[in-house]
Amino acid sequence: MVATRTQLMSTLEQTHPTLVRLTSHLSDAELDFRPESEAWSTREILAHLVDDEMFVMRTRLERMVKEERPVLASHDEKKWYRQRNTARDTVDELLSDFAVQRAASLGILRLFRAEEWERTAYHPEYDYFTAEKWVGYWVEHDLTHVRQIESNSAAFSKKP
Ligand code: NI
Repeated sequence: MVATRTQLMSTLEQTHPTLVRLTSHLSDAELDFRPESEAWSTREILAHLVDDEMFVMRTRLERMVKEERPVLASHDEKKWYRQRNTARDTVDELLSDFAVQRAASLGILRLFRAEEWERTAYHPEYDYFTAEKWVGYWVEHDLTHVRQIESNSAAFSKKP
């Protein structure tokens, strides 16, 4: 089933409350727990969601609206990880930063008319795609990281 635009936006609206439910009560030990040595901790996943919202997800959307078929740069997550700003890394700061950033993204999407949903961009990994398709990726990205947080918590609770 292809999600409607309203469904896509309502999934994006649910992510912040879901993250609050899953992470706001966690101890630092659980927030920093890694199920495997290379895996991201829940704190790092939250930081990634905040940064992606500001610098990848919404930035790409804004470029699609304002530029004619912009060529979007690839985002290097390993590089992000090495250089990431950890200055606002408490769970309360991360959740409140995410709330602000997500509200700004939704503010833009709520103003979209049919023509904005159909704007296009080019990306070396995804080829040409529309703003609607991009919001579909965005929703998938949210859901992937929510599942990753749930699986970190499950692994933490089973740990000896
Ligand atoms: Ni990601």
